Amino acid sequence: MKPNDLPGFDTAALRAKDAAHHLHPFTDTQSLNASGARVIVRGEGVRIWDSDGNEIIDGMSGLWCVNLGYSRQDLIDAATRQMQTLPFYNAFFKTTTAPATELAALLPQIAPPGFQHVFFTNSGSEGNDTVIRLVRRYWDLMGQPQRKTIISRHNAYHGSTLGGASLGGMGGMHEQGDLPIPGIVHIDQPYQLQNGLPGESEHDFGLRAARWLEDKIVELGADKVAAFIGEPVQGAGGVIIPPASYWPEIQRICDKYGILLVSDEVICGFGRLGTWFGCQHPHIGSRPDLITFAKGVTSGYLPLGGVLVGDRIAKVLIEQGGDFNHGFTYSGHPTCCAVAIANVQAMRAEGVVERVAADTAPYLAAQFATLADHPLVGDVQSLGMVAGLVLYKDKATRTLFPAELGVGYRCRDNCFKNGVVMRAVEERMIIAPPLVMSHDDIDEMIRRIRRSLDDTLAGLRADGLL
Ligand code: PXG
Repeated sequence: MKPNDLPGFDTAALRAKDAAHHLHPFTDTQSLNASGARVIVRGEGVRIWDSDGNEIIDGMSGLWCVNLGYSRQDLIDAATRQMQTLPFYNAFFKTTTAPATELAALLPQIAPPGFQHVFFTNSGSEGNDTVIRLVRRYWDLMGQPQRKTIISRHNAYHGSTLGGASLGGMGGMHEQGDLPIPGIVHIDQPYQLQNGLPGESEHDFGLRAARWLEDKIVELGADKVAAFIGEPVQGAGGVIIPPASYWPEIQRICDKYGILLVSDEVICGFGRLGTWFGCQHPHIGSRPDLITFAKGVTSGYLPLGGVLVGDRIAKVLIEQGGDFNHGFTYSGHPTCCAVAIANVQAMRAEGVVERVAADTAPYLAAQFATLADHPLVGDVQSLGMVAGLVLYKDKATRTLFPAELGVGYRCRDNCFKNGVVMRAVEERMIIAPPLVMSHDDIDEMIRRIRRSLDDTLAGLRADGLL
């Protein structure tokens, strides 16, 4: 069946309804309505189809989540079986369901050592809100209630709830919501293009960037600081891969001042970097106390998130804490947990994480690196199955295009036209493709990206902008 043959499917009518009723996330509704939303109707493997019948390679895994690709019968069956048996029951009031408990027992098997407990949420944002609650509760129980402040980074993304957006370092989000909430402060990100000094080595920059954390701790007073939170690799911020010297130095500083380290693995978890969790990658190598996860835990088939709680915190919370007054109706939703179990089992049975590390990620890195010869492209980088490049007006002098030109958006639109999804983040173009890409898929994706870069260059020249 071709997508357009779906019974009763009328793209124009759907677009009109969408324009009339649907407020999209992070979207200028008026300008979207002028063009009409792209309607995605089907997915299979690493590809999606829109309602005009266009086949598109999904270089963003849905939204950093469809790690095993679309149309997996085992995940569909797991959801169906659970829905037929018990679609929902809660985990409050001294009850549980088998999928919630089995998943809670399964996750410590793939987590770094020292994680035996998990708190379930529905999303990464709720996971990070849970982090705030856990961190504050921990220090209260430790008799240090003045340790309230959580340090995060500018251009971090930690979600869109009041807590998540406050932890995040997105100015555009803070401006619209009177954020951050009290008790959250930000340091600069380890992005050398923005924050590096002339002639500074990557290694030295990584150390200097990590020491902004120490400066902030000293400025605030170490006894006031509760935790530091960071993504191993910043995702929505533009695939900012820190220098290898960065995370070990962050770890040293957290240890020195006894502050908790939170690894937000909503993107980097579940194999994205070629390790189960990003903190385990040799380039990162941190030892967090809390790990936020979501997205890839179900390959995005159903919403699920949570926090892996390290033994240091779990012991205090359980032995001294009494009631932890926090939770969501759907914490440990059995159908979502059943899909997560099937997802982790499939990843294990098929050796997905090992294959990413040994084969797929190195192949992606090599092919993505070939784009460096393109006149627009510089700073090509990847780690595991995330990759990014910078669009330069003049790469010899490292001159960027003026932001108001929206060159990234031009490039992204060309990508869609040429059958590949890429994300534009200011000067950066990024991908995070499904972990199950074959070499042929990667080759075809890179061909389409190159074509899109060529079209972007031609368009800029035609418009007299280059
Ligand atoms: N932490 C990280 C590191 C994330 O990437 C969240 C938390 C929040 O998760 P939920 O499930 O509440 O969305 C995220 C989400 C983008 C984009 O444009 C990225 C995310 C969400 C929406 C858009 O790249 N990441």
